[in-house]
Amino acid sequence: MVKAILVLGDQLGRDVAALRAGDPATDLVVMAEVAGEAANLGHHPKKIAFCFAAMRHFAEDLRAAGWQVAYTCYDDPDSTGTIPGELARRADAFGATSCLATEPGDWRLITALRKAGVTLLEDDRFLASHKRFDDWARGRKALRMEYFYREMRRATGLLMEGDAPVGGAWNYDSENRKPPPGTLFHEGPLWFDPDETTRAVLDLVAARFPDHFGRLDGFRYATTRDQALAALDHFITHGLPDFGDYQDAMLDAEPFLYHSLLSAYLNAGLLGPMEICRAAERAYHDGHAPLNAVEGFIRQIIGWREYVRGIYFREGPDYVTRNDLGHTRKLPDAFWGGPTDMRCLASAVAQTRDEAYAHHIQRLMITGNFALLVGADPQQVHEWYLGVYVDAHEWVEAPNTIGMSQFADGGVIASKPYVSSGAYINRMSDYCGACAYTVSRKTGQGACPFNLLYWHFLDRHRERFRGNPRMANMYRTWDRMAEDKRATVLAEAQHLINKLDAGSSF
Ligand code: FAD
Ligand code: DLZ
Ligand code: SF4
Repeated sequence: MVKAILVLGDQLGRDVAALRAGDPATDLVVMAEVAGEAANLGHHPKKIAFCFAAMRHFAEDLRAAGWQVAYTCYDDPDSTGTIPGELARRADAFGATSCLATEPGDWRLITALRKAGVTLLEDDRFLASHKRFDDWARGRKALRMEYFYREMRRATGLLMEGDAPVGGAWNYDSENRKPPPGTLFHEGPLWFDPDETTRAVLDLVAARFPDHFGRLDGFRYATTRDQALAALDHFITHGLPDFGDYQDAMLDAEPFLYHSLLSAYLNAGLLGPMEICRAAERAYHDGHAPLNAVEGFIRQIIGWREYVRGIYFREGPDYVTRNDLGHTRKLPDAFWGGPTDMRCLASAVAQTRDEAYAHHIQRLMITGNFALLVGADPQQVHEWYLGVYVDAHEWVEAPNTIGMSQFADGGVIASKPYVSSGAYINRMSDYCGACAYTVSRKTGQGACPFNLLYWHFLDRHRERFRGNPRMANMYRTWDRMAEDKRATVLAEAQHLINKLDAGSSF
């Protein structure tokens, strides 16, 4: 039986399940740059460029390893423009009798491929199979990441001494999350000059996606496995030792701080989760990086990353449409670079526009926090995050956005909404010093919008959160406020929201 084997833009490893099941001597690998994936949403030009350049390099890699590869470039006049269409067209021309793929990371494509009769093999690049996650989740009242993480530590043996966690504790976050450092000692992530293949992709993306939000110039992401390995090595040497301490810090002029920037490479398949975690673990055992940094980093990968994937597949295709808080407001123009006097929001969006990257706390506590407080439609928020970040694929983006950030799944992931006033942002960043608003001002001229919108959010969702013990303190503080002050806060917050509804900014 001759097979046509589909390799998607985020399955760029030689050991993906479908390639392992194929035979280079007889089978055909099908890869395709298509409008159905790249133009269906306003993906950031750097994200499209990263995807296409990494795909082209990987196709070369496969050819060098003896595979026949039918590769559809974006401008191919014969292209059907969709993944199932290209797979069928190439299979037909090759005389393949069956089509095989590794399970995609979004329900849309899974459904389309199943409908087209393609055999899907489970994607086993993850530590927790669907069955393993479901076994863990079954019968639990709440699916909290921390307990899942401990199971993953035991399963992988990472930072374990027999049955016990190294150092005696599972989690060292109490030593992390320091405010931003005064001086940065880290030179930042390792970047790469585009080679000829990548330059051709950059020309293509510039010509075909001129209206997509985001800057293409200055593209410098790794696009091959060798480069991604060098980026990993660089992070372990230079970034990891301080990763824990400054994980939640935000600096206006330092978009990357001590973050790894490995998510795009990991999600595309250029790197694997265990090789990253083993490298971090080695750095701890060699005395190069402290336990709080290494444990915190490993937790993000074998804990959060695997956990959100488990939730995405367990909750099913309708997960992305959930809207537990009934939010319907249009995503504010500031998310597309429209004017705003809020320095934190303007900075996080500008960085996103320039780099297709923002780190976790910027995504969660600046853009996500703001969208949630103003009651933006979670579907629009989801599409924004899925489009603008170089590492965004639905299986990982949707649970982080719909669940963790927008509480639209009704608390499957988060036990309370991630909302904050300006005080948190001021503590963790240097944004407020350069802002037109005054973070210490709670009402009146120049009051920080986060201070007003925070209470507006809590007040309008009071019924929904009644009985949530984790929110009781917030409501107690609100209730202790003088009645006239509360009325002023709500009126001023409403005034801001009205401005958004009128299409203006603040
Ligand atoms: P680091 O801070 O260096 O962390 C190390 C690694 O841990 C990351 O590379 C990533 O693989 C993993 N990781 C950390 N946090 C998470 C998490 N919450 N979920 C899954 N993996 C995690 N991550 C994505 O990979 N793709 C997305 O589309 C995405 N969308 C997000 C949307 C929102 C609203 C939020 C709040 C978070 C989102 N995240 C997403 C999680 C996180 O923000 C990114 O993984 C991280 O910022 C990537 O940068 P980094 O590689 O420098 O991460
Ligand atoms: C993200 C992306 C983009 C922009 N373009 C393509 C493409 O043209 N061809 C392809 O195979 N994959 C692409 N991808 C990645 C897919 O969107 C991703 O594989 C699915 O959404 C499943 O996660
Ligand atoms: Fe953001 Fe408020 Fe600080 Fe301005 S004052 S940067 S709006 S938190």
